[in-house]
Parts: sequence; structure tokens; C-alpha cells
Amino acid sequence: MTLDRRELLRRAAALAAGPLAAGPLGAVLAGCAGDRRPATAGGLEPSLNVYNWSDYIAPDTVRDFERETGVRVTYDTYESNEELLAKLAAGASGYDVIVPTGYGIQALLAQGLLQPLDRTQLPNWGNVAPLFRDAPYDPGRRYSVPYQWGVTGIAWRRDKVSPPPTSWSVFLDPRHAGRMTMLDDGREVLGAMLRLRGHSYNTTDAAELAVARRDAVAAKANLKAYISAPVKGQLIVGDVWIAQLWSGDAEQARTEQPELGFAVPVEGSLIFGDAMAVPRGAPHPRAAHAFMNYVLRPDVGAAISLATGYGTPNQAAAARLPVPRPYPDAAELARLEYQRDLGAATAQWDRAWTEVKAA
Ligand code: N2P
Repeated sequence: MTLDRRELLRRAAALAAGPLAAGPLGAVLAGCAGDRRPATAGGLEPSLNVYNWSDYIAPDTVRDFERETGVRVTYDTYESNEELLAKLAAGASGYDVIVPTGYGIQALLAQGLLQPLDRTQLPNWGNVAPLFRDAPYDPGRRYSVPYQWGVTGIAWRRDKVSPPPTSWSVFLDPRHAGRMTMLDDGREVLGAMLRLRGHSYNTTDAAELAVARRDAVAAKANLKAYISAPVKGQLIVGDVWIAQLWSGDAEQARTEQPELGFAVPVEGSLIFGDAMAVPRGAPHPRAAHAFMNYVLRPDVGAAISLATGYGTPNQAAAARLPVPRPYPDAAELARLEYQRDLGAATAQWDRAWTEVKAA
């Protein structure tokens, strides 16, 4: 079933304004259907600083949280894990809630930059699907709350490109030069070139990485730009025909441009789970927990997934979605890879990406 954007937004609004929405009635009903409010000793701080990926939340999420709690939210966005990690590594960022990809959580933990969470302040934790209650990058989920998941693939304009692109090699083909973009993200671009040659998104092999860098430079000659979520507008109007893109962002664009296709290349691709976490030294930790608990509400989680096009790790939210987005099965997972923190090899990757950008 294809829903147009207006219908999606109508449904998102209906979910957001459901019986569990803000107000006394919502508070009374809250405990009955997957929403529990924490008893926060000392109350919430008056403000909260959230730092999230762009286009990764529903239009009403922040406003409704503010109305319900009285907490004022400052909401900033980033386009890549590396942008987020650099900001946190530079020192006290002032952020209370961040949403890295799993490998980013792993990297931040290795640097001691996250604080453990207090589950007593997350009574909606029980809504998380069993599959997501633990994670290799954060054993026991002591530091993170799963937010959304998705895959990287190729979005393309069906009306402009034929046959449909099925391989990462499309970016090396000059036929559509100037009409193609790749993500502004070194792990994604070099990773796709690694998979093209049958290697891993997590390689630390210098020779494999050197070939990926060479391929990425060759592909660059055919690209209009390195651009991530903001490419949606160009796909919709037709300035870009083929884009390396994340599944949910492609889905968002498809609600405005029905000619948009999306596929996982035959060589395989990347699957990611992004999760909320609280930086060490965050100024408003109780409000941060209240926000994460709010996101874990079935209605709020469903509205986010509906607006962003990504999968939800929240089983109570999934049950409310008009179009369920099932987690990949074993056959699909066999072609998909999760990223890991590359530790000392990160510098090698950063160098390779800097060289690609400068080429
Ligand atoms: C949001 C994209 C976030 C997914 N626009 C990348 N992990």
C-alpha cells in the first residue's frame, strides 16, 4: 500500500492526538496502554538539549513533550556520526540526549563519554522488542535506548533511470554523471566501495582500504555532490536521479515523489540501529530520561516511525503502525552488515576519507 504524504501526516497527527496525548485524560489513561510515567525525585530540570540526526523525528514530538512536561527543549541536528563524535570529543557539548549509531555508542563508551542510564526513570522500557533489549555495542543496554533502525541503499528515479541500479558499481559508471550523489559520510562511501569488492564495512586492512579509496575517487568524478538527508529535495524535483541513501529518508522522499525506487545493492549493504544516550556531564539528566521515556511511549514511537520512514524497535509502537516495517529476516540479514567502532584504525579511515574529499 502506498500512502501519500498528506495521508501519512494525517495518520501521524491522529496517532499523536490519540487518547494518550497530553492532558489530564491522557495522564489518567496513561498507565493502561504501554505508557508509564516515572516518579522523578526532585522533579525535572526546566530545559533539555537534544542533538539528533536531521529529519529523524515527528513534527509534533518535541512540542508535545514540552507541553506535557513544561520542559523547554533546544533541538539541534547533525548529518553524520562523525559530526556528532567530533562535537562530543571537543569537550562539554551541553547536550543531554544524543542519538548515535551503535558503533558511535561503542566509540563514545571507549572514551568514557556516556553516563549509565537509570532504568527506574524509564518505566516504558518494557515496550522495547526483545530483539533490541541488548546490543553487542552496549552489553545489557546500560547506556542506550534503541531509537530507530534502517538500511543504506540506492534511491533512484524510476522515470529517469533504466535499468534500475542494482550494484554499488553504478557510481563508477559515467552514464549518469552529474545526476548521482553519495552520502557525506566516509564510513558509508568507503564502506560501499569495500562491499563492491567483497570486503567488509569494518575492514582494518590497509590494502583493502586503499582500493576502496581509489574506487571512491573514481566514483567522485561522476557525482554531483556528497550529500546526506538533504538530498531528498533534489531527488523529488529531479536534479538528482541516483543517490546512496538511508531507507527512511528514501521513504520520506517517496511520499512526495512516487517515481522514487529504493534497493539494497546485490553486493550487500549496511544495517544500522541508532540509539539514544546521555553524555557524561549532561546538564539535565532527569529531563533526558523523561524525554527518552516519552519516546518509548507507543503513540510517540509510532508517530516518529510514521514520519521518518524508519523501523521502530518499540513493539508497542510497531503494533500501531498502519504499514508494519518488519525487521529483516535471516536471508536479508546475510547481505547486511552492522558497523563496529574501528578503534585505532579509525585514523586510517579518516585519512582515506580526507584524501577522497580533497581529490
Ligand atoms: C536521518 C537518518 C539517520 C539514519 N535522516 C542514519 N543512521
